[in-house]
Amino acid sequence: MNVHDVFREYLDALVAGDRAACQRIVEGLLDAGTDLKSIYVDLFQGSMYRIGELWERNVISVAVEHMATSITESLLPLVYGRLFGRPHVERSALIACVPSEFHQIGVHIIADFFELHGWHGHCLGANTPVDGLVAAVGDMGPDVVGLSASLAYNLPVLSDMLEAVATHHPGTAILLGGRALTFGQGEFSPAALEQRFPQATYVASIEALEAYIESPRWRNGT
Ligand code: B12
Repeated sequence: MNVHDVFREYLDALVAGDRAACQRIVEGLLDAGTDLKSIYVDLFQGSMYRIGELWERNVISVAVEHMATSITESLLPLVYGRLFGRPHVERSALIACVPSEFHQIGVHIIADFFELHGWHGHCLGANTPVDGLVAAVGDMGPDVVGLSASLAYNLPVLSDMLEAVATHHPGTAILLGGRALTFGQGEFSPAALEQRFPQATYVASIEALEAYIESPRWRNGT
């Protein structure tokens, strides 16, 4: 059994608000040993992107979109049993949404991907204040900080948060991700942000994130 086989059934259950059916499907995939990456990307992310399209086209209401989001958030912990038992290295990542950004499923998934690759992945969730993040980086000393923005109009806020973290923690690597970056132009384009803040790297896909985590810089401890 793979995600493709159950996707339609899962999406229908999500739209119907049938939590029990959604949970059964996820548990079935886990029992079948389905690749966790596929559960995160093809099932959780794929179904939420579909929900976004249905919402945009007025096929489903905003209430149904909220319900689907809430169900998805409640299902993420089902994966934890297979996530936290893995061997870990002493590396950590701290992932947060920028201020005014409430799209937080992505940052939870990114923190989980660090766990999947043997790092400690900490997630601060939605709407993280700049000062709070700067302080948390000082307290927790992560190897990598990840900033997320989904809304195009939050790109200036992302840039401000990036500047604050880069100024206070010049030695910390920073990753930039989220849907907003695909719209970034001029001073807010990924290339312009990377040029202005050399410690920042834009990560455009899960594959790019995996390559980053497995890169010699982190593998060899240099
Ligand atoms: C669920 C949802 C909401 C929920 C979010 C609740 C929650 N707890 O997260 C709520 C109801 C709050 C919401 C509100 C709004 N939303 Co909304 N929402 C969505 C929806 C349907 C799904 C988002 C999601 O969970 N995606 C699944 C995750 C897994 O994907 P992801 O976020 O892209 O993350 C992945 C990658 O981007 C990447 N990534 C993300 N962050 C990072 C960070 C790092 C460091 C790295 C490396 C990678 C990375 O990795 C992740 C995993 O692969 C999207 C549709 C869509 N296409 O995404 C609209 C969408 C994002 N929302 C949209 C809009 C317009 C809004 C509102 C403005 C609506 C309104 N009028 O009020 C508000 C704004 C609220 C705010 N200030 O944030 C638009 C954005 C359009 C734009 N041009 O910016 C979208 C695209 C819907 C649409 N088609 O119009 N929304």
